[in-house]
Amino acid sequence: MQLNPLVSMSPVVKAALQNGQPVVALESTIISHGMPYPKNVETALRVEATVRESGAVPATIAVIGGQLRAGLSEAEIENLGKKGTAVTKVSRRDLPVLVARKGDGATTVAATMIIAALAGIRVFATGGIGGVHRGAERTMDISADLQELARTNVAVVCAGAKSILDLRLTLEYLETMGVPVLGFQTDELPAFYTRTSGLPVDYRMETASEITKALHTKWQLGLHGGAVIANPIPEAYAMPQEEMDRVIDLAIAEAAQQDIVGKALTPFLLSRIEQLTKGDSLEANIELVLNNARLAAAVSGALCSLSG
Ligand code: PSU
Ligand code: MN
Repeated sequence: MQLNPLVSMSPVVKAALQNGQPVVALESTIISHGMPYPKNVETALRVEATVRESGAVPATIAVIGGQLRAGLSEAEIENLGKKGTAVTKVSRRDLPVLVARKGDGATTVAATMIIAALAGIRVFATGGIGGVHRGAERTMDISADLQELARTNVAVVCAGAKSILDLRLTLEYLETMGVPVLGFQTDELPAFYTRTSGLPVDYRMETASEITKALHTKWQLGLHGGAVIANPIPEAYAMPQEEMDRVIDLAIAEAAQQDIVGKALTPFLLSRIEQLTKGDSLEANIELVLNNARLAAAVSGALCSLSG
């Protein structure tokens, strides 16, 4: 395999890719903007350990000193977590500027997909993807993650999306953009903290191997773009639906009152939800990311066997 010189890979990630071994990409916005310090760092390291225990090599992705990096040291993860929102949140539109300025950036799902694809990594695990925000018919706030899923060949394992978003419109958008939404052992799109949303996935998949065959076929057919692999939070960690609905509605109302818009909106909502549930939602968040890391490792492993 030809390695891309634009991406600077850790020796372990580089060796795994060269040898055709499974690699799972992990994002860094979740570290800097998605969880409080020090739980964010602790979680990022636990997610990496879980990927390893599940038989794949973790590649946490970020921009550091203007370099597109796949595979960070513990010290680099600690630094991203400690600096938190002082680190620039980097999506597709931000990437060229951060690289040109030789800056540091925490990559969103979209930017992580771009760097993963450049590196040759096809599977990515996170918590939740961005989507169409409630009220998007007025604000036009639609995450760049959805466009990226339409164009970049990386499968994203997530627990669906938070109902801070309009999940129905998010599914409509994904359909329009030709992005398959595959439910892992579920008929419904999970809503991050809860296992159900009342909205159907496109296809239910029972095994990692079934998911892998669909992905492999998609890319063999030259159908560009990724897929959403929706993996519900384990039952034991799911949050009560009514409580989450109440808290999310409150957080959205506060954001509107304080006129919080653009790239600041999602991080604001995430931190308010965590405060309003007194940390319970953070525990759920951590467990669902670990669960996604395990499935992503299995999919990545099966993809490596299929691709030979
Ligand atoms: N949703 C979460 N946790 C997160 C994010 C979203 O439940 O950490 C982060 C991801 O990095 C995602 C980004 O790509 O927020 C989306 O931001 P925006 O809505 O501004 O596109
Ligand atoms: Mn947005």
